Amino acid sequence: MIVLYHPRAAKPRNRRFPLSILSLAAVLEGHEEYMIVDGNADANETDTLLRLLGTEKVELLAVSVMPGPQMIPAVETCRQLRARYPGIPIVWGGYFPSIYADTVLNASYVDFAIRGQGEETLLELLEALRGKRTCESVRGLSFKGSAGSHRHNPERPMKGPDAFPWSPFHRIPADQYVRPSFFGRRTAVHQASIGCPFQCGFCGVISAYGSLQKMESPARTEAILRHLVQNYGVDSIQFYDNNFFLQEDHTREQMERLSPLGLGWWCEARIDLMLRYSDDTFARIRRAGCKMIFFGAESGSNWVLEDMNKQLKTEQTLELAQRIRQFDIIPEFSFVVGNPKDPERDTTECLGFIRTIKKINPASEIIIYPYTPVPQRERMYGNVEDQIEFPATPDEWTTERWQNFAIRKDPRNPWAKPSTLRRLDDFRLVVSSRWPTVQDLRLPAWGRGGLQALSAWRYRLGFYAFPYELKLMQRLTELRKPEAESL
Ligand code: B12
Repeated sequence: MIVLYHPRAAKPRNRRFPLSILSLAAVLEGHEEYMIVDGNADANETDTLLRLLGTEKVELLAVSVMPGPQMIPAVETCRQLRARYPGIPIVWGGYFPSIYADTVLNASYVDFAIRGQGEETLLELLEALRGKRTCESVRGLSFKGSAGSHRHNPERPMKGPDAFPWSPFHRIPADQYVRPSFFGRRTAVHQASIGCPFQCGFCGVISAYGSLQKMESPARTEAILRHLVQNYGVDSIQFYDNNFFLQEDHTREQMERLSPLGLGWWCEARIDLMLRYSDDTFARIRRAGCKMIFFGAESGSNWVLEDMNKQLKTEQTLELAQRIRQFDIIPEFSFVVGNPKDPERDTTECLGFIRTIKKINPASEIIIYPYTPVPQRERMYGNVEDQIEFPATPDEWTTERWQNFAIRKDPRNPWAKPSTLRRLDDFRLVVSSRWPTVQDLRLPAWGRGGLQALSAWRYRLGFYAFPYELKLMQRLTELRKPEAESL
């Protein structure tokens, strides 16, 4: 038996379909005996796995790991399983091993790291474990060589979603993953493409997928969503594609197919690409149920956007903020602040730019992250790796210092003064109080009104420092933080 393990990554109320593990399950379904253990749905994930490995003949434990809090149960559970069942091979796949393959192989409780798209690599690894091929012949695989060396096989060329079967939703308690959200009462998630063709210097997607995006056919997207509607009562969707809108003709067909399903939905898109779309296409997108679009605006300065290799101008962000109003779609603009060359100037300019956006389109939702480097991206701001020593083991990534880095809370970058980071945090607190996110369903009216009233004078005067009263009020109301939860 193969065990697919998705360590806990989110609070129960934010639980989503574990798409990574479901994609792997799709290629095993009907061919291999396997089980799924998802820490987001099982409060005792370690015990469940200990029991499973103790009672079944497990051939491989396959673990999906993304940087951040998911590392904590991943490390802890794998360590315990390795100690109890040292003969069972353990493979990690997902964004963490794709970005930090050497770090993964430094752990005694991991044998293999799979980089990038995992379906075929997993199947070939199984063949290698069964003696039908060598590990060296498996593209996308990293493994331990002799005398502590690490072997990294060449990349695997990426295939589009249509090359693989659908997720076997019946193999998880799918109902538990369909949650209420701003988009509907029963929200599910779907990813209708893989990868991203751009090369933004701060982004981890390139390490996993190169610079390429492959789209699912609109007919298949429609069929999967129809299945979710008919079998699980889904009425809304969050699309996890890095760019849901890549080509206008594809979008138009997709909208035609989505419209009859009557879903409310959210997706991510690029500002420059959408500006090229006609008004008619925008109107069709809205009619098909789109309520909100997440855009990487990233910066309020063109010199920073150039450094990031974002291929975008601030003027385009303002144009989009203005244009999208007439279509009744809420834009969610995300920013990455703190260019190492001049973090103070970058921060000042970005705060001013966000104020301009809010003037143009007050409904805009704002997400702000301090710049958190990804290794081997020397195109971004010169070679930041010289200035940051990344952890050498997964264990170190579970410490408070590196968790704060991974969740982009406090990256402790050597070039950024703590006072700059504090200014950014204070501003974020004031803006998110002045306009509490519409995505917070549990926020009572008194909480919303209170936050707005308390923050109005601060925003008007541009006085963001020492916002203790807002911090307290946000804690009291448990205000939702989209920067941590809505990805
Ligand atoms: C969904 C999602 C989440 C969800 C998690 C959902 C869940 N199921 O619990 C939530 C909202 C919780 C989340 C949170 C965060 N996320 Co997130 N998230 C995503 C998102 C949008 C989609 C991931 C996904 O499901 N893709 C669909 C599946 C099919 O693709 P996949 O995961 O790549 O899986 C394939 C391969 O990686 C591989 N594979 C994966 N696992 C395994 C395992 C094995 C054994 C094998 C063989 C192969 C394999 O095979 C799969 C099929 O080909 C991505 C962006 C994106 N579009 O990819 C960001 C992304 C992964 N997240 C990211 C980040 C940074 C975070 C946060 C740290 C952000 C924050 N500020 O808090 C948090 C922390 C996560 C945590 N708690 O540990 C980054 C990671 C890269 C980086 N820079 O570090 C991404 C890439 C976003 C970005 N562009 O920066 N996230």
